[in-house]
Amino acid sequence: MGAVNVTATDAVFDYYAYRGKDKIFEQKINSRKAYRNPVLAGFYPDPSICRKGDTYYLVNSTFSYYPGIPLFTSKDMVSWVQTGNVLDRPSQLMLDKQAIRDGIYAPAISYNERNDTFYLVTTLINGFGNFVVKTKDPAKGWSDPILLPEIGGIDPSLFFDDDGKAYIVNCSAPDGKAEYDGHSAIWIHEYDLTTDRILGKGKVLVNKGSNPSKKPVWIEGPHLYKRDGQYLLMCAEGGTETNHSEVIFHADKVMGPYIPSSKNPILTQRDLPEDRENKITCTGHADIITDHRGQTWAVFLGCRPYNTDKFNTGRETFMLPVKWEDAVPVILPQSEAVPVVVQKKGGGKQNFTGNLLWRDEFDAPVIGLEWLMIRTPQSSWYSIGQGKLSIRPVEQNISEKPNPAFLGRRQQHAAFEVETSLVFTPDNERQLAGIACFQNEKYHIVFGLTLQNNKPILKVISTNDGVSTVNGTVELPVANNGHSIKLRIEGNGATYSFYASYQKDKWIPVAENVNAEILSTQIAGGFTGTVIGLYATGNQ
Ligand code: 6LW
Repeated sequence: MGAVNVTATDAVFDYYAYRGKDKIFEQKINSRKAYRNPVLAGFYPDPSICRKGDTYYLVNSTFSYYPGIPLFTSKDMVSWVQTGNVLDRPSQLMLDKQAIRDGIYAPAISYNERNDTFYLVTTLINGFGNFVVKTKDPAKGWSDPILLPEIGGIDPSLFFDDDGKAYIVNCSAPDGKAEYDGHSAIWIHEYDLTTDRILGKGKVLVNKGSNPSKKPVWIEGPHLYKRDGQYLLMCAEGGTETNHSEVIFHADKVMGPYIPSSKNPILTQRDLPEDRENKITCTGHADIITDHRGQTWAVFLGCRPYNTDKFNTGRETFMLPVKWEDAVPVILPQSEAVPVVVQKKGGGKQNFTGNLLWRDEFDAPVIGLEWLMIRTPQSSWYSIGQGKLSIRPVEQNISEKPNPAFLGRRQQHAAFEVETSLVFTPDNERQLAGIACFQNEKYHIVFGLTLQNNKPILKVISTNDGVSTVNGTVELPVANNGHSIKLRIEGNGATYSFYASYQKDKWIPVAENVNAEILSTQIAGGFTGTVIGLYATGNQ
């Protein structure tokens, strides 16, 4: 999306600053000897990992945000750097009618040494379903989607066998009628690497789950590995909320039969006391990798509630060393809590966790890789450069499709601060510009400058299940028109407070202790975390 000619009605932002302030990150660590969990804080769910040589690649799902599927690289699986987005052009990702909770579900990244090619398989929900993209060099971008209509369901993952054959495992409806809600199955299809086509019919490898007599639900997120001649099928089970877990099956032949391990679940937090410190919940949907030193690691999703169960930060990426017990990869012994600090030699600076300070002065000619838009941009509504970001107040507002004028960044902490400086002269009472805290179309909080009775006014508006209420307003002196005004949000778990400053460092409250539980997954539903960003609309 190219530069747009800045007009008088554009909202012009000078910077965006974000600071994390979570208690669990106050503990000092020596990053050369240990790392923090989560390794990617904020909504980075369904992690998948692969390696080529001593370089590691990690991806996450992004639903209906654009660009899609962030790509991280590192040499130590700790100091991740975002080096791209796998789906970063409309020909790869056309999100226009999808709700924010739909779009791109769990991705799986893999590297095939035999043809020196990287593959990524994923699902576009309410679109063309399962597809593959591939590349010889992730830094140079990925192919357009290769559709896989033969494969239904979600969570596809590629496996390259040592006889040169390849297979895709995924989860889908059982073969025949589902016997109960959540009854699903793991399927396998052979994949032709020369034609990128599916060969033959699919086969069920696991029906129901690790212990069918217990009617397990939502067996999903499968990955297939081979170790010492054994095929290992690892899956998530229990659903992605507090009942989440990871289970493992083994077989002598790729087509099974797959036997569940007696050590299952190899990861869960569901049996631990509710009142434990630094509570991590919902752990599961893992992928494992053996590093170039022979140590095996697991990445998986988990959540950090700020009270009993609510979190606004979505499902995050965690990492733990794996212990092999009798050829079974145990991620965490049962009834052990996920540690927030893990010993690991040779780690580096962690860029996506800890109480980080992140600031964008908009000096770069293009917008940074971390910025997210809601669905695929349909027109040019922003421009960046010379230290300014200009956003056009387009007709869409943040609850409307296809593409509101919003550029956001993941909320990565329960306690945080966001600040910006804005120059905006609204033409009419429907125009507003400022900061939006967005969970989804029906659950968000907007803080901005607009007009009321033809006077400039600051407003905080919460939308809870689609119903909007004004939490606070402050009239601005008319003389301020055309001058910059600073906006700041202080988040503290279940409440956010909103401040403004148009006189040097004098901050005035616009609305304090506003209910922010409406931005939690528990209240708003869905699979994403809160995204906080710069926003302008002509239709508030
Ligand atoms: C993901 C699947 C899941 O594809 O949710 O609840 C989907 N489990 O494994 C989106 O994260």
